[in-house]
Amino acid sequence: MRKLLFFTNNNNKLVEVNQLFKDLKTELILPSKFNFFDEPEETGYTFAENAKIKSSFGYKNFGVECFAEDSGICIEALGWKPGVYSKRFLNRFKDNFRCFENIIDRVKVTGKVRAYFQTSVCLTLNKNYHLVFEGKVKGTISKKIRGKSGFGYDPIFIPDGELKTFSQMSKMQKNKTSHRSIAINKLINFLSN
Ligand code: ITT
Repeated sequence: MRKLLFFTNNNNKLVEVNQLFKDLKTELILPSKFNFFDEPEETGYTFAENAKIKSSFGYKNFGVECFAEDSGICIEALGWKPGVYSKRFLNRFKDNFRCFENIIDRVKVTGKVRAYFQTSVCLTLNKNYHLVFEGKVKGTISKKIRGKSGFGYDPIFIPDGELKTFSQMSKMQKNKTSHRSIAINKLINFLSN
């Protein structure tokens, strides 16, 4: 069976990705299984650059084929930020609730409701061979914080064509449309061929 390192310390990402990988004859290895919690600095200006930084770091430290992903939300009312700074932006607030209230206020003031989630996955097959797979889902910022499942910005994001936020959906429902599932399914398609 093929072994592939998924270089992440984010358990929420892992749960979603595991569900997508379930029919593939590939064993996903995690750095945490080896008590490895070092992370490279995410100095890239794009999701793809950061994904490559992480997958290269994983490959360098474990010497096995490795993929990593970088993702985030881009919000029209914030000038299409925070983007690659999504995690750092959330951490600036005392809790997620305050961050979401701040975003919803900006949406009310500006009247700009659009947003999108993006994921870039980078697969590092050797030191000089990297492949990038992209996923993007467009939507709007919810007028209220809604739902309990998921993680990060899920309680305020409604994908186009849906009435629910990602947080109000089951993991399986989110995986049907999400930025992450689009990018990961492209990776799976590559690995299966
Ligand atoms: P890694 O170990 O994989 O790097 P991380 O949590 O550091 O995990 P990122 O640097 O990619 O991940 O940060 C992404 C942030 O963007 C994440 O912490 C969330 O706040 C947000 N985000 C990404 N995908 C999301 C999703 O599907 N739903 C909600 N928020 C998401």
